[in-house]
Amino acid sequence: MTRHLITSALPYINGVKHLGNLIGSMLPSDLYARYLRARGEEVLFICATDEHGTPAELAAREAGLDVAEFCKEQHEVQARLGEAFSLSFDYFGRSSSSQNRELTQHFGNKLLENGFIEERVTKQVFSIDDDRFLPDRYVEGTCPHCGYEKARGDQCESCTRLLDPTDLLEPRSAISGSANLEVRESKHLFLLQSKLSDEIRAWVNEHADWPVLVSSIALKWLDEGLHDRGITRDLKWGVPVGREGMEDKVYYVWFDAPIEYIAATWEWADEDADNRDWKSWWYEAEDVNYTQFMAKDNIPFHTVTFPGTQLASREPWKMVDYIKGFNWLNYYGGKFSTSQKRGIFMSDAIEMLPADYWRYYLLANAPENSDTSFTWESFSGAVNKDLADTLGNFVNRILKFCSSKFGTELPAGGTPTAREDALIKSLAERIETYNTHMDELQIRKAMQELRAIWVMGNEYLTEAAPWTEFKTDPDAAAVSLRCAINLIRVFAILSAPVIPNASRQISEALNLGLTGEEWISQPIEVELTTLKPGHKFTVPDVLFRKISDEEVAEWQERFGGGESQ
Ligand code: B3M
Ligand code: ZN
Repeated sequence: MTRHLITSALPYINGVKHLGNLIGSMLPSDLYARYLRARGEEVLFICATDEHGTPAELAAREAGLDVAEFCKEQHEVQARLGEAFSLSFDYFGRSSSSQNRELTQHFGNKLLENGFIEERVTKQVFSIDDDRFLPDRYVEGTCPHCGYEKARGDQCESCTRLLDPTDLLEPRSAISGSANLEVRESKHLFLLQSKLSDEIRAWVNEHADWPVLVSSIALKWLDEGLHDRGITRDLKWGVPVGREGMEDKVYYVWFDAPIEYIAATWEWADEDADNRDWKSWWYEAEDVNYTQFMAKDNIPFHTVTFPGTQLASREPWKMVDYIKGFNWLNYYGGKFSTSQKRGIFMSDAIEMLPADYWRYYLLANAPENSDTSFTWESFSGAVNKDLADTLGNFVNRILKFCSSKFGTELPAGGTPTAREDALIKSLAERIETYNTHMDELQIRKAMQELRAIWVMGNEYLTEAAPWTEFKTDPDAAAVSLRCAINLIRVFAILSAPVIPNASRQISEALNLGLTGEEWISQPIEVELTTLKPGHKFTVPDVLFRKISDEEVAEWQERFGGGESQ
């Protein structure tokens, strides 16, 4: 039987992540992990903080903390926020772990042994005013390819091309802004990617099923030609290279970060060493199906660089089978920006509204095929209409009405009619479509289908109108209420990967004992008779509250937005 390995791109340690980061990898991977678990699949869902590199050092310096201390604190903050958003990682590791140090050095040594790494003396940008070597991304300047003026020395954010700092026109220090730079010599390890190009291309070509966004970025990189890349840096914080003559060097953060997917699995196993085997997920793991989630700027590192490292080890490491990539979630058409205080961060969001509100909205508007914009208007619209009216109101209205007329158990009497048969038939079709979209990771389409399933319940209720039926034919009302309450059960199961907390509330109200490990497939399980007459329930609190126009105005004011960008 296939086992499913799922990883989310690793959130960088330098601060709380915004909603764009959440929908760009962590949330959709959680949706998929929950869905597969519900279908009875064996799943291992791994994430971690990405802790090395200069941004971490600089953020620590700004916080007045030692970098190790800073990372420890920030890891805890991010772990707590992950829990608050109901992200069901089996393990949330740290790239600064001893396991990652060991594996990163292992890969480094293997690649050297196999002739894919060589030592070279490089010329590196040294900032005289900052008194330090500048890592690539801390040299800023104009992109020679597209003219973008704030291109970083490692990659142009605008055209996504990889750069060397010395490619930049009019370079300056991103730390101080100083243009007082000089180039000095330093000895570094280089990954000879050019030697791997054909192998990587052949591997990419084996994956015809990847989304266009992913394969086009991978092929564009390969077509442009792979350059040999320096994979060490003159820094203290990071995985030490551990070789004579390179005592002051660490591996580049993008070399060790993807290795942390493996290392975090090892960290997970170390927590229960008798029962967990990390290697079986990663080494000669033919029965594992591996899916990665990430935003588009991370795609080159996962389709070219990291696979190159794995291939060059000449060891049978598990390579990714499917990559789900995402475009940007913008904020009113502009970028989320920490420095300009534009947009919404996970810590703000969770103080305002519970996780399920954000989860549903973000998944329903996932930037799958193009960049999308978060606006408070569309957020409140989706919450009020889909969650509060269509789903929440349906649940409350039926259970309230039933308890007032028949008591808090499913009523007996009556026999189902053609109306219920028709409902079951179209429900079965919609569930099949929903399952297909989830299997294919078509997230927006899946959410549309889920919403359509909720709407179907409302339409059924409008037609059956138990409130009027009850006056003339209580048995007929009993039939529609039984059917509607069974529908609520179906909603709870199908919605669980998206809005796990509301699903649990419904499960508790209906005494379903759902654990999130149940699903509905075709076609017999769609029968709306699982809950029988006499089954007890309680009326839950309002599942989703509405967002008022005043709140929308207040939040626009507080977070920026509304104004044209
Ligand atoms: N930490 C995402 C970023 O900061 C990066 C992902 C690493 S995945 C191995 O852009
Ligand atoms: Zn560019």
